[in-house]
Amino acid sequence: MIPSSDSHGERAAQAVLVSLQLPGVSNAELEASLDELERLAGTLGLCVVARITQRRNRSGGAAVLGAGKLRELARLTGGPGRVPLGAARRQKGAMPADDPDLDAEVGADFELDFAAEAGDDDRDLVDEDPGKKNRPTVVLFDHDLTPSQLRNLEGATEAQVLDRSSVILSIFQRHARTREARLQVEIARLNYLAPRLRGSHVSGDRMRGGIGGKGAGESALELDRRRVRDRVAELRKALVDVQRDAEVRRARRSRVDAVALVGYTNAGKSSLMRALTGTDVLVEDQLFATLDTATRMLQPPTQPKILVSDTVGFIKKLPHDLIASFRSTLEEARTATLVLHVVDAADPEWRSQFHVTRTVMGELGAGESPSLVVLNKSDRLDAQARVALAAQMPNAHLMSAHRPADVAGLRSRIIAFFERDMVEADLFVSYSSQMLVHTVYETCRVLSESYDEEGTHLRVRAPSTVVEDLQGMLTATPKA
Ligand SMILES: Nc1nc2c(ncn2[C@@H]2O[C@H](COP(=O)(O)OP(=O)(O)OP(=O)(O)O)[C@@H](O)[C@H]2O)c(=O)[nH]1
Ligand SMILES: [Mg+2]
Repeated sequence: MIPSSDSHGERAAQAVLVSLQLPGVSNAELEASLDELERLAGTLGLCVVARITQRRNRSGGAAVLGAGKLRELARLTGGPGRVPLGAARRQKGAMPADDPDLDAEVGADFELDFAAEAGDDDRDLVDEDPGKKNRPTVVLFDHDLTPSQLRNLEGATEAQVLDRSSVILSIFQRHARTREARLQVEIARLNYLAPRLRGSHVSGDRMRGGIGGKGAGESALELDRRRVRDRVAELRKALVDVQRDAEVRRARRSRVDAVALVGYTNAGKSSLMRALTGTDVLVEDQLFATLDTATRMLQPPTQPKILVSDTVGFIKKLPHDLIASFRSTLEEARTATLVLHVVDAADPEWRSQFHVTRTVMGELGAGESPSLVVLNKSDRLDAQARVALAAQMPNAHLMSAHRPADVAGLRSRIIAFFERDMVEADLFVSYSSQMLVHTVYETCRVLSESYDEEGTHLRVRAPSTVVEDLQGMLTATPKA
């Protein structure tokens, strides 16, 4: 596991953050990205004690950092501070035994332990040396690292080294609660590890993630690859089954007005979900608190009812596989009639966060739905900032999820959005298909109802698409 503080108050493991300032990256952007990495570290229970940055033209090289910076890093963590000659063949710490029963793990309850893969042997190493007790034991890079860079850095620092993608994957793994989310995270994790298996037949590589392979050579590597492929295939099959059920639920709801809350992680989506629907979805001052989509009815109920969905948040440099694996979760956003793009307006970085969310939504094919920008956390802004924001984004909804009056205002705006597209119509339901009366009540506001010898006449108000669908269904039903 990544060492972390436990509930008994044990001291949190210390971490050092490292970032390169590549050409075109301003000081402010660099700091903001490191602030975010620090929050990600905090979510994993790590305590950040130092930051190291270096201006470089590219993130290549055997150890990413220049020789001097690498020594500076190693002075904090311990370790030789240089990439040993032939580092790729580092023999230190024989790898933990191969997982003897991978298949059992696949079939089991997906009790996955991504974080376990990188740490155990190093932690032992650190614990053995009392001189290192108070040193940082983890180094987090704000970039992605190649397997050999990772190996070299671990050799030079004698600390556990994680790149940004694996930090995010670890958080996702810890927070995934439903079977669907767990399956999605596990597939993403294996896809992340798969390319790193190439060349990982060299003994000492620790990015195998318990997939196996003792580093005995090419045949073991081949075996690893096949096992990964087989496991991904198996997980995908399980995921298809789970998603089929979700698809059925979505289809059943397809004629109902739906609002999806999307946005950068920690923007306040779940807080708004709570406030709008009166349900107790998880709200945490943490990145990626929500990984599971929840759908609830807008409260107080409307006629016809409006459904609200909470979704997984976005972040800069989100690993692509992770986005792909959460595509289905984000179906809610893609199929929603109205997307509420929630922004933490009190975060100085909100503009770039807004841009990231828009871009990823576009990539997911969910950028076309009508949307309303919700500038949340206005209670954290002073009056002057609020006025400036309102002038800058006149169509956005400036509010605080913590203020009931603001939430009521947002509710009215949601209702008004759906109302705009509503038409009045007369529907006739014959006695032979009376179950459709229930559907009419589910999807329309019924203004009046009367009966004659053939069936029920209903005067309704509903979105034009709903009326059209209902008329199609009713004419297809033979009259008694
Ligand atoms: N001051 C203030 N805090 C807010 C507001 N809305 C949410 N928060 C806080 O912001 C933090 C994150 O809120 P969540 O609702 O969990 O955010 P989220 O967008 O669902 O986050 P993820 O699920 O992690 O992506 C929590 O500590 C909330 O209490 C607001 O309007 N004002
Ligand atoms: Mg949430």
